[in-house]
Amino acid sequence: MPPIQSPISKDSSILIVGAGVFGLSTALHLAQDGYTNITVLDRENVPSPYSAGNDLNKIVRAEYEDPFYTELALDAIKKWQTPFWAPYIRLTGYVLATSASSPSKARDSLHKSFLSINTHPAFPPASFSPVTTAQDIRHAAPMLEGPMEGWTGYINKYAGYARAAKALEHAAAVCSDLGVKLVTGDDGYAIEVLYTAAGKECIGVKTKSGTTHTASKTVICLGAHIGTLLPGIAQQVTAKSWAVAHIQLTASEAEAMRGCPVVNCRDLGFFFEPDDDTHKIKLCANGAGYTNYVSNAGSGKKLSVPSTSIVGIPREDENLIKRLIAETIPRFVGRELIDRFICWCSDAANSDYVIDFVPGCGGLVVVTGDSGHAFKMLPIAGKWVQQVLEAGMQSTRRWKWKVSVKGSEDISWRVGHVQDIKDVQMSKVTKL
Ligand code: FSA
Repeated sequence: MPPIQSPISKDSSILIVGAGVFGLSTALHLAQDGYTNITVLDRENVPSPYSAGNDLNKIVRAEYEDPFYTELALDAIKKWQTPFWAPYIRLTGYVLATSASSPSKARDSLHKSFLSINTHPAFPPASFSPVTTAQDIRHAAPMLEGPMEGWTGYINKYAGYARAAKALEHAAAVCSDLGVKLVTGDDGYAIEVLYTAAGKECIGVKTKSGTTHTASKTVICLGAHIGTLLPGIAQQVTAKSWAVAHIQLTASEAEAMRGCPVVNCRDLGFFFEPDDDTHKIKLCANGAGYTNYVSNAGSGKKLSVPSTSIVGIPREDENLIKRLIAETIPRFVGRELIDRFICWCSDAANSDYVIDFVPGCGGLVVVTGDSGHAFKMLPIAGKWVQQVLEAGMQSTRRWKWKVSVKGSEDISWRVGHVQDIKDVQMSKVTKL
């Protein structure tokens, strides 16, 4: 039997470890609802480079193979359009397609996702149009002059992207205005979870500087890094990464790309409209993701953790990004790929988040398993965590702590095979 969690009140001390999407959304919801004693720890200032959300932009879309997430994403899209979040969302539309050489798995997944939205009443009329030729895409997005030979799929107008890092900064600033204490640097870098002598109750964390932060509830929101603090969680989440790169446009090139929908070719990659301020286009490669398994000193078991020593992106991802550019915006073929990095996520079986009290321990909650599809939930995710804290339990079955489910390697909405990042050839050459 799990321990009965002690109830919380508005003045309970709540320690949130990690100032990324889940951590800041939790702090924001609690603070907006009148909680007065919230501390957020992170080893860096917001936007933390250790957060997957620290990115120019992230996809916001509601189609999912699993309609459970469709409903949540629709709720989030509504919130993104409220004055609080509106400066950080762009509903430019979303082209979701597969290329001629795509595996049938990607086509099946795309079709299933479309079924979750095509007759959904929440979508404005005429939100969707089919893509069977490149001309169908160009009709909606004339700036995509490339061949897109054999691309099929659809365009969803009720989708787009969030200006990710800026949205996190906004959330952090509002948290701070509402009295949330944000501690960064070595004082905010949690290295150990602290328990009562009997080990039945979590009392907070110790940080790299030696400081201890105690609280009645500790909420660990460390994304891909969670395994470094709670190695036991490796049974259910696996740190995996994907390649990100950018191209620099001039102001006039950016202008010509203005309003471009998010283009996501499931077997190549995706990219966004150029950023307003920097005129950079962010591009990502699609694939099954890269792990980084290391031996865990404590248990001797293998654990995937974000690598700190990797420079650049895998060569095969660079090639995917090159192909994506050549297929869609060939006028930028030859443009240098800059700001290249791999983005680490916390991947769970069935891509289900994990938001629950740690069994057998009072006062310790984990919020993890973003599975690469959590950013869009920034405006609402904290509400789910608040509900768990207040109820003293997770009642949504799929988000419970799982004892024996290993993060799956074969995720239906991804193509390719998971590889360990140490086994792949990295591209150090930045020219296309
Ligand atoms: O919710 C979204 O549409 C974001 S998916 C972006 C992505 O790069 C995935 O394509 C990838 O498979 C992984 O989940 C990381 O996030």
